[in-house]
Amino acid sequence: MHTDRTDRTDRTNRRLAAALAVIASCALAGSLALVRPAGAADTSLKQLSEAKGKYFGTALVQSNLSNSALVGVATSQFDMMTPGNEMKWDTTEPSNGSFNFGPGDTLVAFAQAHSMKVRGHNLVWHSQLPGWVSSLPSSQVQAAMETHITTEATHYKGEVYSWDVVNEPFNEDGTLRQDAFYNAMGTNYIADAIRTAHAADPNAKLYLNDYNIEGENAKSNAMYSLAQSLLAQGVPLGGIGLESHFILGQVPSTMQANMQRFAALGLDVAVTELDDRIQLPASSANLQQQASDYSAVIGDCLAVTRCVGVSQWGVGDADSWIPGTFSGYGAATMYDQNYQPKPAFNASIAALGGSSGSTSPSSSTPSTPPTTSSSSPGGGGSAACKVSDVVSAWNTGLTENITIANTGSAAVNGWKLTFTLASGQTVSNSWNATISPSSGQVTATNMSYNAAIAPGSSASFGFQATHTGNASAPSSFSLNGQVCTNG
Ligand code: 9MR
Repeated sequence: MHTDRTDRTDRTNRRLAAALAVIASCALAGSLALVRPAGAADTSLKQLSEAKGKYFGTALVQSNLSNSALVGVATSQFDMMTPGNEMKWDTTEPSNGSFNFGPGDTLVAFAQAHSMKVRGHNLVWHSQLPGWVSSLPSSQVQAAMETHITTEATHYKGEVYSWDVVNEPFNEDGTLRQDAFYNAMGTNYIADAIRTAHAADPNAKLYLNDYNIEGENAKSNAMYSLAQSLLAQGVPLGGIGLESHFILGQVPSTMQANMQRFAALGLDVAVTELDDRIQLPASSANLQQQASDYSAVIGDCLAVTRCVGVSQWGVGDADSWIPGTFSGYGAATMYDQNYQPKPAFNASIAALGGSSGSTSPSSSTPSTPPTTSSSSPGGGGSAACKVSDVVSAWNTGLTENITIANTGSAAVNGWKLTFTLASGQTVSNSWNATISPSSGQVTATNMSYNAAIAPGSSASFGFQATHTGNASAPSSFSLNGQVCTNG
């Protein structure tokens, strides 16, 4: 009894400490949530997914939490979080019987603070497995595995939506990997692991997760047979995770049918670690292909009722694992090195049924009197701002990223950038600024976190818009009433 209470108190204290550790990032994201850009509320990945009864997730590691640009995107777009490394055995039980849930607790507290659910990842895996497990005599592996699963799944009981109980169990030819668990227990280690996790947290969905099982092939056939066999034995398997680490242009055409056959067994399926790597440097044709790839994956998931959601592995190209593992490859996510959305983001929004604009009621396109940029204060002819813009367009839409450089000698504290959109363009979504109205001459207003632009510094923001054939960049930029140079 006393021990139970002490454990609970310790756990509460740890959670409080973890929650305090994320307060800074909460404050940032809180301000983002309150000052939501016009149109963003109904065009985020998560809101569109939720409207379809699904989620859209990302993977985070602890160090990501201090990156404000990353956190801004993570909290505004995603409603599911998978810890990238912090729940793996090498972190949680680095030596036999010595548990460390601090890093995982920090991420869980962050997720809870931002209304994200958590995919627990993972309990049993041949990789990131501390040496002491592989060195155990075979006769002791089962007890070590069960203790590990019970302790970790109990610690996170009620706090994870699902667990990847066994990760990557198969070789490419569909045979089981001969890792410490298989060598000690044979095929039965998988059933034992799932049963042990279920006893600890009966409400978590229990997954087997693997890569290269997205299409129909020897490996996914083996996963299918295993799933059938586990279900026939009454093992509480709940879902199959398709990691989906794709190479550009290689999303299998059989992905939907493959997901459907698992669903037909009564299992959930999830795209758990989506990315789509490109040989660098990525051309704009490559980025368009990546957009189609993302669209195809999301379309496949939407077509399968039991596909519960899609998670990308990481938030943006800057935090992706790809360049570090596949030399010469990168650009694998929906966001670029500066956390600006790429064509794959727009394609994902579209695949989820996001309007590429035109949702604003007519009352929100008022005849705002044009801001006459009458000769401005203190001007004397030399502009104190320089605007550069990059447009990325496809047949009916575009994204535009704009950078405002303060070329003057005075600090800017709070800014409004007016500019004129090409005719036929309508803003549907914006980031790092609010934009109003949605067409014609518009004004972009700073967010609380990028209001100040020191002399020599710059601020960036962007938007997504629909167009009717004219994808030209905007023109006539004025910052706080003062005309800017452009280029
Ligand atoms: O993203 C993880 C990376 O930081 C680690 O270095 C790597 C070590 O294996 O694991 C990465 O995540 C993997 C995930 O846990 C399982 N599927 C493959 C992922 C990419 O390697």
